[in-house]
Amino acid sequence: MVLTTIADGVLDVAQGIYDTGADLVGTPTIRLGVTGLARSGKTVFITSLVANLLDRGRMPHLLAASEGRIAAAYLQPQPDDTVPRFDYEAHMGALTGQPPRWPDSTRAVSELRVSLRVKPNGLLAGLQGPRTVHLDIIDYPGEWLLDLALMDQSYDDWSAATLARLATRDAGAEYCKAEATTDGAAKLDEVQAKSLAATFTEYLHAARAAGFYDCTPGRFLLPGDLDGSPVLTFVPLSPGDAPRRSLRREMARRYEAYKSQVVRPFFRDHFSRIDRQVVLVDALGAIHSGPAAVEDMRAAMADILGAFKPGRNAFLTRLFRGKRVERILFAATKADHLHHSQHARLTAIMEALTRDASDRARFAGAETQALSLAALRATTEETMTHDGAPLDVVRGTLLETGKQAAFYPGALPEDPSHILSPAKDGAAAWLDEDYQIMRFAPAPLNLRPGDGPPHMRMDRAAQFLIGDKL
Ligand SMILES: Nc1nc2c(ncn2[C@@H]2O[C@H](COP(=O)(O)OP(=O)(O)OP(=O)(O)O)[C@@H](O)[C@H]2O)c(=O)[nH]1
Ligand SMILES: [Mg+2]
Repeated sequence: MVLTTIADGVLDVAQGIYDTGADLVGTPTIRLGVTGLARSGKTVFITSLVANLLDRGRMPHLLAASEGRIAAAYLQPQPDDTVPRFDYEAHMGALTGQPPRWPDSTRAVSELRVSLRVKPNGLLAGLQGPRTVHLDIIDYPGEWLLDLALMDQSYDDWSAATLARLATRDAGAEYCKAEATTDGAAKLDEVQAKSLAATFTEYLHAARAAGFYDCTPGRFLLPGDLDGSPVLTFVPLSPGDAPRRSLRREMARRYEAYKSQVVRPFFRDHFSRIDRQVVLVDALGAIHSGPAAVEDMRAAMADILGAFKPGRNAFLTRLFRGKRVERILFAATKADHLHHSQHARLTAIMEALTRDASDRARFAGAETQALSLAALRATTEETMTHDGAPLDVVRGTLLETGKQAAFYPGALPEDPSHILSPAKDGAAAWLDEDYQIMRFAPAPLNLRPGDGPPHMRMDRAAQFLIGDKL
């Protein structure tokens, strides 16, 4: 036990030296983390961001672009040889295909480097030539971030918290039943462990499908090449005796292995090196799922912010060694599902959620901002007449049928508390409105030279995230 801790410590220090070394070379590098839960829009966001940095015609609010100071932007080999490259060409190929389609789902960390040649502004403008700034974009699943909470928790604490959460969710009933009839002190039986883990994993998937955020351990949902391995074959058991060779003892051991061999390396190798972070949130999807999903999203945002405040967690404090993430953007994605007359309301909901999350995480670190955006605009806007009154709708091609349709998702309240309060109070359904969601296909792109793909507020997102460094 002691030995592994020391060995891990040595690795952490080695990693730190490597990081500082990279900085000494001189070219400023921004490491931008892009995260969000499954299907929140990470891949489309990065693809659109990169395409719109390469062709900056639609980026008026990225000041360095509108001031004409970005002389060139190009893709470069990334610095980390062992991290898969973000497959920009394939994702862009999908979006610009005939017919265009959404990129495939991605399930692990990936990275891409965009380098910008930037002319200085202000006093130095006439004195210096352009300099290079590297932007390393790291795409990673938000599910992995939520695992941070496990680092501080013993197996018994984690089990108790998880079982309590399961009891409040319909999807948890089956596992609760199985757990109640399981004797954790009995001898480990691998078949039983596997079957319990399968039931528990099914619960996690069902909870996720029902719109719940906190579905840890995150790697159970996105196992990748760890599928079926012992680190992913453990379950929460209510506290009790754990004699040698018992089920409970082995579950606790695997839980610790999950922490040290799955969670820890991710935070050490990726997370601790991020400078700027965008957290993508499918807020419209959560609102559609109902008050419980919104409340859960709010708690998850607080957890995520907590992860960016290393002081709270001894493990992270050691990893960060004084370094900190400087800016965090919480962005509601897929805003093109809403007519722009409602965007301010969506942003207000995100702002209220972000403020609340900062308070709850007692967060005073990075600068935070909330925004609603569409990485790739798939709809056009229209005003229809409905029951004799004008109704602002969006129009697009439905993903399921390929047919054109006008869509009205419901009116978001002007006051965000009309969404957040019922969520906090545990309401079963929204009182005044029924929110709809619809999936649109990407629209065929017909780009003028110099223009990137159409979006909403990607330039504002970029200005907040990297504008000050350009
Ligand atoms: N209308 C619209 N839909 C979007 C937009 N961005 C994403 N979507 C939808 O959301 C889906 C998921 O987007 P991705 O970018 O693949 O999300 P992700 O977070 O990378 O998903 P995983 O890789 O599965 O975790 C897409 O297939 C689209 O249906 C957008 O800007 N507008
Ligand atoms: Mg993806």
